[in-house]
Amino acid sequence: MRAALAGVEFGKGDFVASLDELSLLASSAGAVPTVTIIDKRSSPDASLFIGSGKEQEIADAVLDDGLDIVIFNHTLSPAQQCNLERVLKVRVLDRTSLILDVLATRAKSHEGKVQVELAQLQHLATRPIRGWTHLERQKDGIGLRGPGETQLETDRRLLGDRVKVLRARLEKLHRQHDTQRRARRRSSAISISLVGYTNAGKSILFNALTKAGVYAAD
Ligand SMILES: Nc1nc2c(ncn2[C@@H]2O[C@H](COP(=O)(O)OP(=O)(O)O)[C@@H](O)[C@H]2O)c(=O)[nH]1
Ligand SMILES: [Mg+2]
Repeated sequence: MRAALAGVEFGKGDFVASLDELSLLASSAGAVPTVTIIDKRSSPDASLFIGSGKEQEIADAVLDDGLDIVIFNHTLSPAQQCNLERVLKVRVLDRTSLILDVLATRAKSHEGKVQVELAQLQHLATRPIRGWTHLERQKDGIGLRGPGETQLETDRRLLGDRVKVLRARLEKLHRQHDTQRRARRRSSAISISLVGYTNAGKSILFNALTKAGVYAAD
């Protein structure tokens, strides 16, 4: 799956590092970043986020390089995403959806899976779901994977129902974890938490301490 990366430099923050990270995230999701298109603006364009000249550059790249997807290094409004998909005629993903996709393909624990599905649905709930039907043939695409994908065909009421079910499930899991924690405390077992941003090295440290052999990778 060949991807264009699109970023707008607003002149603050570490733009290059953030684009590098986007490229790594895209690769983690199974895409091949082929073209990077950068715009410089003081504020996002209301309807396309990126300037119309740059939008045309992306459109040309999509045709010339046979790209399947365009990934923005920003959070797009539902309208911007819809407008971009209409003019580019390929799927447009924002940074949040990309990150959720990576999390969906990596989540192992029951609680992790429920949390990712909930986050995907909450992000989807702000999107024009019906507007995606023209792209639904690209079923196995990035951003459509994970439990959230089945929601594409359903309406918002069902989406709301599913969010309620997931919230209830998480609450139940939290109660179970409370019970387990109390049991551990009674048995006076020592428990340690490793906390850190993605890629901080938690899993490497965990494996070094416990020989557990959990998944650890860049
Ligand atoms: N240079 C360096 N790399 C590390 C260190 N700890 C972890 N890494 C690398 O950082 C990446 C992410 O590690 P991982 O334990 O999976 O991070 P996690 O997301 O916090 O679980 C892997 O490629 C590791 O090899 C460290 O102390 N030094
Ligand atoms: Mg880890």
